[in-house]
Amino acid sequence: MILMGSASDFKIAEKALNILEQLEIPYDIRVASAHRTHEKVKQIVLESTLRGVEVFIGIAGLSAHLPGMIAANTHRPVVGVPVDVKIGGLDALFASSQMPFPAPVATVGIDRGDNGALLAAQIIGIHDEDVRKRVSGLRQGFYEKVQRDEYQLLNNIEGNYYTPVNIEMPDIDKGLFPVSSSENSDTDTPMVAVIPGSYSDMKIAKKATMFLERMGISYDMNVISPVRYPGRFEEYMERMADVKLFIAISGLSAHVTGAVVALSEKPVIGVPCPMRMGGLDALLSMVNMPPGVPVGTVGVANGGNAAVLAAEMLGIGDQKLENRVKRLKSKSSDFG
Ligand code: C2R
Repeated sequence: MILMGSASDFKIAEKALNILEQLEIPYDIRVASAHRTHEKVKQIVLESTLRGVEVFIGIAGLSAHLPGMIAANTHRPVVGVPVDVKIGGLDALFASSQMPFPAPVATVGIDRGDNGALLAAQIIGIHDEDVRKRVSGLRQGFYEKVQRDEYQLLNNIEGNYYTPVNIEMPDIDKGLFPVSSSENSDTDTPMVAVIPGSYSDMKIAKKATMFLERMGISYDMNVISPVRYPGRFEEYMERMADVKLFIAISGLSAHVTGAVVALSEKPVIGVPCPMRMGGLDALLSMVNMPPGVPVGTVGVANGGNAAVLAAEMLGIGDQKLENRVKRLKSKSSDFG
């Protein structure tokens, strides 16, 4: 269910519709504003949740309270798409991402309706293999487009000193992502892989794992930076090929989330850490991903919301977990 704060957001919503059409995912779209039509938003969210809508997408500019208000009224995952109306969309980005516990909004880049829909598809793909396969196909399409664009561009370079090196390209028919090398049974595979980029991110990572524990969600955790230890990072991604989703936690230029999403088609939740500039550098570098590789970013240092979001995503196909998330969201004081 897609909600736009105003019909003027349709240009951005259209990007989402195009992706959902390509992925053959049924959707509905409405205009409803948290500020102007408060009751309408609430009614759409409550009724849609009861009817079994799996993911919400809230698209809004300015002080974008719409996605947050959706998150306040459902235990289903909410994806937020901030729209650039003023100040480059930063107002909407902050309003969408900086949600208090336990009402996370998986915020994607400014104006990135396409990534909002793709993230929603990845979430649905956790329990729907057909959707997962179609998401894979779409990612492959992005890969092939880069190849075509490069070929065209390079064909037009006419410099005298242009000396192209012949490089053998990887065979993408084998797939873009690491496949599991282990023979673990389903029960041995954790549901979530938590990846802090450094030990200095541990305090925030522990908030996430504490709530995963409380909700009975199995996880693995490994501190590993793709910039400092690229080889080890790839090995770890291979070992984690069968998890259902990733939580990546990182400060500064926050390459961890980008590296994870490059190597996986599963949903990636990003938690920016406040090492410098109050975490603004990490938030912007995590959230503003190019089309095709979404990172659902939660608020700076909000490990707890990353875990709630993970539980909401996993709860779509798991009644017991769904009930735990419902309880948590209606009695958040128990979880402090
Ligand atoms: P108008 O063009 O209708 O004046 O709207 C809309 O999403 C839009 O981007 C201008 C911008 O205001 C936003 N808006 C919100 C909310 N309602 C409308 N952020 C809300 O409820 O959060």
